[in-house]
Formats: sequence, structure tokens, C-alpha cells
Amino acid sequence: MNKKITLGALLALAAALPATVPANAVEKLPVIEQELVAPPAVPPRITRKTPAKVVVNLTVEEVEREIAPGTRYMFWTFGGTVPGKMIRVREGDTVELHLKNLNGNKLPHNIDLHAVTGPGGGASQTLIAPGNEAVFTFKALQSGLYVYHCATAPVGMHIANGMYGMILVEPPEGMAAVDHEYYVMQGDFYTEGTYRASGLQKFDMNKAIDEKPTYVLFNGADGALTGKNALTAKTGESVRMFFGVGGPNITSSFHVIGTIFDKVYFEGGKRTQENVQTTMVPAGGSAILEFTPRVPGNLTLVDHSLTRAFNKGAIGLLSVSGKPDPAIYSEGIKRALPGAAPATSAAAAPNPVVATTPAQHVRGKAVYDANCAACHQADGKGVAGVFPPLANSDFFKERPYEMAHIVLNGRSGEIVVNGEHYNGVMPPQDLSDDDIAAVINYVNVEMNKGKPVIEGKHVREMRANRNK
Ligand code: HEC
Ligand SMILES: [Cu+2]
Repeated sequence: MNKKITLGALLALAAALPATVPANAVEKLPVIEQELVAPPAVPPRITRKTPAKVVVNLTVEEVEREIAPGTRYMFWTFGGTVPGKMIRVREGDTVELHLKNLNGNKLPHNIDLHAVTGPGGGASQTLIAPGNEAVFTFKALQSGLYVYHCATAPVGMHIANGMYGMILVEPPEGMAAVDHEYYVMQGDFYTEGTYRASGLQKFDMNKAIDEKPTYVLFNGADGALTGKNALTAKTGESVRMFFGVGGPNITSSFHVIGTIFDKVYFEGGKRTQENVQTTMVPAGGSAILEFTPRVPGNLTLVDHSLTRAFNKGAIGLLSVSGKPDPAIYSEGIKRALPGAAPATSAAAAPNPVVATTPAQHVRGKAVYDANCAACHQADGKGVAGVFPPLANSDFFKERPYEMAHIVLNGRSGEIVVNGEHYNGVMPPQDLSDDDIAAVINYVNVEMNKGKPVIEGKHVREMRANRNK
């Protein structure tokens, strides 16, 4: 017998079977508002086992702030931070993205998420002028760590000004719990002035086109992850880092000095590689890194294209506390080779009694401020784990006279100052003999409560001897 099926009955049937009718399924999903936190923090791990509709409220904010100490820059951001606030959803979730372009902004913006399946990744749906909001819905079909960015012309400029972030799509089974999760993105910045030139710096389109960045930075500022902003962990704690490159141009050879990554979800995908030293992350790409620090000290995040780290700012720190383990990492022993001249000390220096004048002292300060303060800081306290202190430096005080060698010839490699390990590069300083003597005396007197220890003629001897 045939029963007549009405349209109304069909619709009722469809409503009763939400799994087969996507439009209705969306209605039935539990609605969750995405919690947005400032980097390097990450939204909490997802523990639910079923899909949801996740509502994300991102605001585009054009904000002027420091790109380096004393240097300002007009950043364009997602959520007020560089990188933009991280979004965290689960595979199968429906994301309802609200993008607001604030009234006070000057330019149109939009968002293209690499986690979207469909042309433009949401760019056309979200292109809006200041004073507007766009809403765009997509389904997160495939798990992974994906970059999002502004795709408004000139796209390279919007990205170079900080318009990128990441969306993590967790696999259906979720991710293992770890002790710390951190969110770090590298980006290249192009300013009219040189690295660390002071004042408000303008974007330089020609440098961007030539791919010659003035700054290569983690999390949008020189010092975003050093000093009091360093990441932290204790020995034996597991760390997961969500690392991405916003670009617009520069691929990162991402490395953490002093650790081996136990696991790398390379290219932000599903597969892992184990025991990795350096992972390459392209512009617009990502990787998830997992490792466990075993001994205390500072681990240094760098782009292993190292002049970017030492000359363009691509440096960060993970400060590890805990008990030393000499079986894994010993303090080491250093001794002179048989027959080598014993290390000279201040007392054994050729001329420990040195005459200086007030004019030389003034000169010493001027040389210091112009040549040393950029790295060792104006107060000589250095930057933890990166630039050793010159003020109250046990290394300096032990042999102040010898320090002229370092200024003259530069220094690189492992060095321990006040119990802290450093492994950096100090380039030779292009200074006259008298200026080197003046700055050494200045540092010894003003920063180490010592006496003048050296004259220009001693530096002259050092210079003459250095190629012998
Ligand atoms: C480009 C950054 C930079 C500049 C500029 C610089 N240094 Fe250094 N300096 C370093 C680094 C990095 C080290 C540690 C090198 C290592 O790890 O072997 C260092 C080490 C030293 C040390 C030995 C360690 C200590 O803390 O006592 C002295 C002394 C020193 N520098 C003096 C100076 C003086 C004086 C000037 C200026 C004339 C100067 N430096 C300019 C980066 C710099
Ligand atoms: Cu934009």
C-alpha cells in the first residue's frame, strides 16, 4: 500500500535525522565561545569527544607599540597581539567566525585561514572596511596546526605589519596532556631605519620586496620572549610549542639551543619525526614541537640562520629551573696545556698601576654608550641568557686587563658569567687603542668597583701581538 509523503512529513523526517542533514545538524550542535588569550599563552586543551559550533570573535586592531626598546611601529593585528590570538577547535567542529574591523582603523582587512576548505579560505566573505563586522562559517575538516593571515592587498604589507596567527584543529581523539603549551610565531619586519634605530619607524616596501628584513622576530617584538618575558619550565616537565611563521617572506630554521625535540609534527600535519635538532618552517607554515628539558639553565630559541638571531632579533628564551644533573650535563673542567703561559691576572698584568684622567673617564662612558650598551645594556646588566652582564661580572673582575682582548678581537663560544651560561657572538669592536683602554677602565671603575687597569699603549701591544 502506498502512503502519500508530504513535503511537511519529509522535513519532519529530516529534522529527526540531523546527521544526514548538515544544515539542521549545525543548529543542534552545542555552541561554545572560543576563549582568546594573548600569546605565548594558548587556549585550553579540548577534552570533549563530539563536535561543537565554536564562535570566534576576532577584532582587527591597528596599534602603535614598541618593536624594539625605544623603537615604535604601527602594527596591524588580529586581537591586538602579534601573532594574532590562537584559535583552538576540534576536527569536525563548525567554526562561526566574527571579524570586526574597528571604527578607529584606517584600512580594510580580512582573514584567510589555512584550515578552511574552499577558495580564499574566507578572504572574500570577510573583507570589510573599518566600522564593519563580517560573519563566516566553515567546517574544520582536517586536523593540524594552520596559519591564518590577512589577505587584503598588498597582502605582503598586511602580513609584514603583523596580521597573522594560528588555528589549531585537534584530532578527534584529542592531544595528550603536557605540562606547558606555548605559542610562538616568527615574522619578518621591514622598517625605513636600521635595526634598533630609535623613534617611530615606517614600513619600507622596497626592503619587503627585496626580502631584506630589518627585524626577524618571535612574537612581534625584540625581547617578546627574553628577560622577564622568557618562557618557563622545570626540569622533567613536558613542553609543547606551537610554532609558526607568518612571514611574509622568511623561512625559519627553527632551533632551541640546548635541547633535542622528542617529537616534531612537521609542517603542522599528522605525522611525527623524532629526535630533531632543527626544523624548517616555511612562511605560512607551522610545526608542533615536543620536548622535555632535563637540566636547568636557559634554552635559547633561535632561527638558526643565525645572523637573524644575533643581528635582527630572532631570539627567545625558555628559562628552566630545577636540579642540575651532571650525568647528563657536566660543569666541565678547563686547564692550561703543559707548557702554556699561565693565564694572566690583573695583578700579573704588565702595568697594573695605570694613570688616567677625568677626560678619559668621560671618553670611556661615551664609547660605552655608543658601542656596548646596545647589547650589554645601558646599565651593564646584560640580557639574561643572551648578552652577559658587564656590571658586577665575576668574569670581568677576575681579569679586567684581559677584557681588552675581547673588545679588540671579539669573542664567541661557551662562557660562564656569574654562574649563567652564555653561548653567543661578540663581534670585534672597531675602536682605537685609546678608546678600548678608556672603555675597559670605565667598565671596571663604574660597573665593577675596580681601578683603571690599562692604557692605550697596552692595547697597542695586544694589537701588534694578535697575529703572532
Ligand atoms: C653585538 C652585541 C655586542 C656588543 C656591541 C658588545 N658585546 Fe660584549 N659580548 C657580547 C656577547 C654575545 C658576549 C658573550 C660572548 C660569548 O658567548 O662568548 C660578550 C662578552 C663580553 C665580555 C666578556 C663577558 C663578561 O660579561 O664580562 C666583555 C668583557 C665584553 N663583552 C665587553 C664589551 C665591551 C666593552 C663592548 C663595547 C666596546 C662590547 N662588549 C660590545 C655581545 C656584544
Ligand atoms: Cu589586513
